Amino acid sequence: MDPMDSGMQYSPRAPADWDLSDQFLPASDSKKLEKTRLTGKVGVGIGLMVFAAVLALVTGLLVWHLHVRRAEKIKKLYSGSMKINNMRFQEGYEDPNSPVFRDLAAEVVQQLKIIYLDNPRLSKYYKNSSVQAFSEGLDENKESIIAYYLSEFKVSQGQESVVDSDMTKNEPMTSKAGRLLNQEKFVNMVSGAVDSRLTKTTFEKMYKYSYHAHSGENNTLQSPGFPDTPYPPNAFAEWELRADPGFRIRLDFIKFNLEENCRKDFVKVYDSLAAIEMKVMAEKCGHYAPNEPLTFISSENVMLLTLVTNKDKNFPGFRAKFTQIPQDLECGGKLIGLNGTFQSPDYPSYYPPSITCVWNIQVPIEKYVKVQFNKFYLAEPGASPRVCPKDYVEINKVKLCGVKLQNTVVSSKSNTMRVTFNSDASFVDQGFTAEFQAFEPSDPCPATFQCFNNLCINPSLKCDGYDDCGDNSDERNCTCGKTQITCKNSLCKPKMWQCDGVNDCGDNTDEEYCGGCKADEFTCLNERCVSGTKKCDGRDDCGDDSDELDCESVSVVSCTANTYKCKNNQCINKLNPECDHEEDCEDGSDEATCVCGKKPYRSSRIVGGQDAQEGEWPWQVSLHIAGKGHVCGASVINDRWIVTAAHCVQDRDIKYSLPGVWDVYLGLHNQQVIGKMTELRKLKRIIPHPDYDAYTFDNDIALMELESPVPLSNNIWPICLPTASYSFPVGTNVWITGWGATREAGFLAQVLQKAEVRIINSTVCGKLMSEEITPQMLCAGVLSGGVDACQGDSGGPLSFLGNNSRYYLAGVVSWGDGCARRNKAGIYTRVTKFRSWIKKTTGV
Ligand SMILES: *[C@@H]1O[C@H](CO)[C@@H](O)[C@H](O)[C@H]1NC(C)=O
Ligand SMILES: *[C@@H]1O[C@H](CO)[C@@H](O)[C@H](O)[C@H]1NC(C)=O
Ligand SMILES: *[C@@H]1O[C@H](CO)[C@@H](O)[C@H](O)[C@H]1NC(C)=O
Ligand SMILES: *[C@@H]1O[C@H](CO)[C@@H](O)[C@H](O)[C@H]1NC(C)=O
Ligand SMILES: *[C@@H]1O[C@H](CO)[C@@H](O)[C@H](O)[C@H]1NC(C)=O
Ligand SMILES: *[C@@H]1O[C@H](CO)[C@@H](O)[C@H](O)[C@H]1NC(C)=O
Ligand SMILES: [Ca+2]
Repeated sequence: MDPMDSGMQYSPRAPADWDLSDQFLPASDSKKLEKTRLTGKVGVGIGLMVFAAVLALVTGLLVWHLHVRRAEKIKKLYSGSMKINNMRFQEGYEDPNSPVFRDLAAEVVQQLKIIYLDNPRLSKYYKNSSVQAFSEGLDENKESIIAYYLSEFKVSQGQESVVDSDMTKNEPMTSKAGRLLNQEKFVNMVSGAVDSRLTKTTFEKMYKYSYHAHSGENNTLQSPGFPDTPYPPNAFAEWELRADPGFRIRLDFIKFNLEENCRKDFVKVYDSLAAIEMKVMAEKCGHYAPNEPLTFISSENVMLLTLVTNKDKNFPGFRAKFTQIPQDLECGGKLIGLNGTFQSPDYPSYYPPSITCVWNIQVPIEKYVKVQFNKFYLAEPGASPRVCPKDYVEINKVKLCGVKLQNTVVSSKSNTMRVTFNSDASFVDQGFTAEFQAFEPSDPCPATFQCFNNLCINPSLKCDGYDDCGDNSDERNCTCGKTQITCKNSLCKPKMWQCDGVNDCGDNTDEEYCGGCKADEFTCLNERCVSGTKKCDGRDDCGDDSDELDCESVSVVSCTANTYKCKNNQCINKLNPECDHEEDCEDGSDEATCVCGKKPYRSSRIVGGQDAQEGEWPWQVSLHIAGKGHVCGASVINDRWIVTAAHCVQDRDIKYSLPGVWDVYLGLHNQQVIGKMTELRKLKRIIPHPDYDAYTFDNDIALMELESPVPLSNNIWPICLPTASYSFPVGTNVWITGWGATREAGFLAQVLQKAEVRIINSTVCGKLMSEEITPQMLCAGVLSGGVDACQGDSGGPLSFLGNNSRYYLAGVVSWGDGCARRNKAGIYTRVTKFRSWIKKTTGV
C-alpha cells in the first residue's frame, strides 16, 4: 500500500497531485521573478526564490523517497525573527545581495545553529537556516536590527509535534539558549511553523516584491496581471513592505476580487517581514465591495503580504495602496463632559496588532456614566467570546470580545469609567465605535424606555411585537392591541404572523387553529390534505400534482401549473430544478442559462441597519420623471428589459404611460450621487399587463424595454425570474429594497434601503386588509428594519434567495400601506403567475 494513503501527517497535497514532473522547479524559472523598483530605496531579494527552488527539489526528493521507500523524515519549515542589539541599520540591509547583508546573515545563521544544536530535541533534526530580510529595531535609545529567517528541519515521523512546540516561541532567547549564545546581542526570538500552503512544491510561478514607503507618497501594488488579466494559477507572491523607523505601514485594498473559497486562493497579511503565524493579521479571499473597509495597519515599520493561488479559477486579484503613517495613532485619552464618542484606532480600518488604548471617562460629579458600543467587531479565530483571551475591550472589569450585532451598554456606579482596548500580536478586526453619556442615577433613560440590558429605546417600540431591546424586555408585561395575537405566554405578536408555519410566540399560539393538515398528512400546494402515503406514489392525489413533486427520483410527468417545463416541452417533477447544478431536463435546459441572481460581492459583515451596501442589490432600478425625481422602482431581468408595476405607468397628472417621460437609472446607490457605475437609459417602450385592474390592483406588472442595452457589471446584474412552478411557501423570508417611494409621496431616503420581510398566509392577510388577495398577489410583512422608515418602492423587487444561492424575483411592490412598515402587510404582484407572459413579451 502506498504510504501516502495511510496516516501521513505532513501531506500538503492530495495524493493525486503528487506528480513528480511538478516537483522540480527548473532553474530558469527564476527569470519569472519580477523585479520592481519603486523608489530609490528598494531592495529586491531573490533569496526566497532560490530557497523555494531548492525547497521544491528537496521536497521532490522527499516525495520520491516516500513513494519508493518507506517514509522516514519529514521536512518542516519554521520562520522567525530576532533582534540584534547594538547595531545600526544601513541601507544595504534591505538588499540581500549586498555584502553587509550577507555578513550579518551569516552571523545570524551561526547563532541559530548554536541555539538549535544546544537543544537535544532539535539538534538531531536541524538542517539549515537562511535570513530573509532585516529591518530597523525600534528601541528608544539603543540601535538595533531585526532579522527574519527561515529554518529547516528534517523530522522523524511522529516527532513533528515535539519540534513544533520547541520551535513555537515568543520569548527572549536567553531562557532556552545555552551558554554559547551571545545573550546581549541576539534577543526577542519569535518563531513558529510556516503555513504549509505557503511552501507548496507545486507552485509554478513565484513573485517577490520589496517596497519602501516614504512620507508624502501614495504607493500602489497589485497582484500579478492586475487589472488586465486574472492572477496566474499555482502561484505564490509576496510583498515586503517597509516604512521609515518610527512609522507604521497602512495597507489599503482598493479592489479585492479573489476566489470565494479561502482554501483555494487567499491573501495573508503579516505584522512582520517573515510569515510567522504568531504575527498573522488576517487571511482574506472572496470579493469585497469597493466601499467595504479592508485596511491594515502594522504595529511597527514592516508588513508582509502574501498571495497563494491554486490551479483553477483565477480571479482578477487586487490592488492596494500603502503609505507610511506616524507611529502615534489616536488611541485612548481623557474624555470629559456630558457625552462624547471614541473608537478603536483608525476605525473602520482594521486596528493594528499589539496595541493598548486606555480611555478615562469623567462626567460631572453627581452623575453616572454609561458607554454604548454601536459597532463591535473583535473576532479572532479560536478565541472564546466568554473569556476573551486575545483582543478585548475591558470595562467595569468585564472583558468584551467577538462580534456584537446588537448595541451593547455598560454603565458605572460612579462618575468615572475606565475603558481599555487591547489587541494581541495576531489577528486583527475592524474594532468598535462607542459613545459615552452622563445620566442621573435615578433616571438612566430620560423620556425613553430602559431595557433590562440598559439600552434606552423609543417608547413607541414597547409592545409593538418586535424585539427592539435584543433581550425581549420591551415586549414583556404588554396588553396586546387589536392587530396583535395574545400569545399564551403573554407576548404580543403581529397578527400577520398567524398560520405561516413559523412559531413566533415561542409557544406556538400563533400556529394553532390554522386548520391545516394532520401530522400524518401531506399539505398540497392548493392546501388540500392527502394521506402521507399518497406522496410520491405516482398518482396525482392533490389534484394539482403537488404530491408528486419533489420526489426522490426526478422523472418526466404530465405538465401542470406546478411542474417545471424544459425547453423540449417535457415537464419534470422536481421543485425549483433550475440552476441547482444538476441537469434534470433531458436537454439540460434547466441549467442552460444561469447568469442571473448572483450578487457580485461577498456578503458584507455589516449586516444590520437599513442602508444597503453598494452593489448589494444590482438588479434594483430607479425610475425618474423629469422634475419629480425618483418615483418608482424596477428590476433588471436582462440587459434590455426591466420589470416594474403597472400602476407606475398609468396616466395621472403626467402621462406616465409614455416611454419618453422616464429616465431609467441602473446601478444607482445614492440618489444624490450619479457614480461611475451608474447607467442612464431612456425607454423604447412600456408594456403594462393587459389585464391590469386599476381598481383591485390585480395583475399589477409592466415591462419596460430600454432604448439601448446596458453593460452588465458588478453594480448592474439581472435577477432570476422564477418559473411558474417555483414555490415561495408562506413563512419564507424575502427582501424588499428601494428608496421608499410610494404612490402617494416622493422618495424619502438617499441611500438604497433594505428590509427583510416574511411571506404572510394569504387568508390571514385578506382578513387583515379587508380586501381580496387574488392568486396573482402575495402578502409580506416587515421582520426587521426601520421603525419609521419606509422601505421599498412601488414597482421595486421582492428578492428571494434560493437554495442555489441565486436571487429570484418573487414579487413586485404593488399596494398596501404604500410601503413596508412594521405591523403593516404589503401586497406584491406574484411574479410566478406572469412567467409565460414575460417570456412571450420579451423573450427573457
Ligand atoms: C538549506 O540548504 C539548502 C542548500 O543545501 C538551501 O537550498 C536551502 O534553502 C536551505 N534551507 C533554508 C531554510 O535556508
Ligand atoms: C496621496 O493621496 C491623498 C489622498 O488620496 C492625497 O490627498 C495626496 O495629495 C496624495 N499625495 C500624493 C503625493 O500624491
Ligand atoms: C451632548 O452634550 C451636549 C452638551 O454638552 C448637548 O448639547 C448634546 O445634546 C448632547 N448630545 C447627546 C447625544 O446627548
Ligand atoms: C413585569 O411585571 C413583573 C411583575 O409585575 C415585574 O417583576 C417585571 O419586572 C416586569 N417586567 C418588565 C419588563 O417591566
Ligand atoms: C393559512 O391560514 C388558514 C387559516 O387562516 C389555514 O387554513 C391555511 O392552512 C393557512 N395556509 C398555509 C399555507 O399555511
Ligand atoms: C437545498 O437543496 C439541496 C439539494 O437539492 C437539499 O438537500 C437541501 O435540503 C435544500 N436546502 C433547503 C434549505 O431547501
Ligand atoms: Ca488579535
